Amino acid sequence: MGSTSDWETMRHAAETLDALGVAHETRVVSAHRTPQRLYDYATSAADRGLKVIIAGAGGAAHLPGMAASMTHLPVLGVPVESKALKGMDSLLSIVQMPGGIPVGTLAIGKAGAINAGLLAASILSLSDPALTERLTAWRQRQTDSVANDPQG
Ligand code: RP5
Repeated sequence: MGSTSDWETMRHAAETLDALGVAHETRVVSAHRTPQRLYDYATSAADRGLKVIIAGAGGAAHLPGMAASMTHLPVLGVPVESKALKGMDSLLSIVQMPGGIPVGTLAIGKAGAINAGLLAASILSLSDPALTERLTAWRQRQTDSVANDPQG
């Protein structure tokens, strides 16, 4: 994520991965304030064994696109809700990538962070049958938790 201030949103991605038993790391990497850290992180990610990168940032959110420009790994972008523009700036700066450098862009805020975790797990499950089972069970529990009647 681009800043420690993004953690309140991005923790939902981490918690989703925890719930699914997916190993992960969490790092603050700012495209603007720590560009060398971003370069080092993105260019070494595949060699370090990472499989998917979830990049959350807000405002002029260059982190996901810049990360995607430096690795062939799938990059999932989470637009963090900004104070000034409620995350519309984040969304538009992440989603509108030029052809050739894809970023899989999720929804603004908590929902996007949760879904980034789920989508990363879904990608990883393609080559991990045990994770497929855990993901399927997670989805079933969610389905089972939906009430028929809003008044119980
Ligand atoms: C972005 O600027 C970060 O991703 C964050 O969402 C936003 C504000 O950062 P702080 O000023 O709170 O550190 O780079």
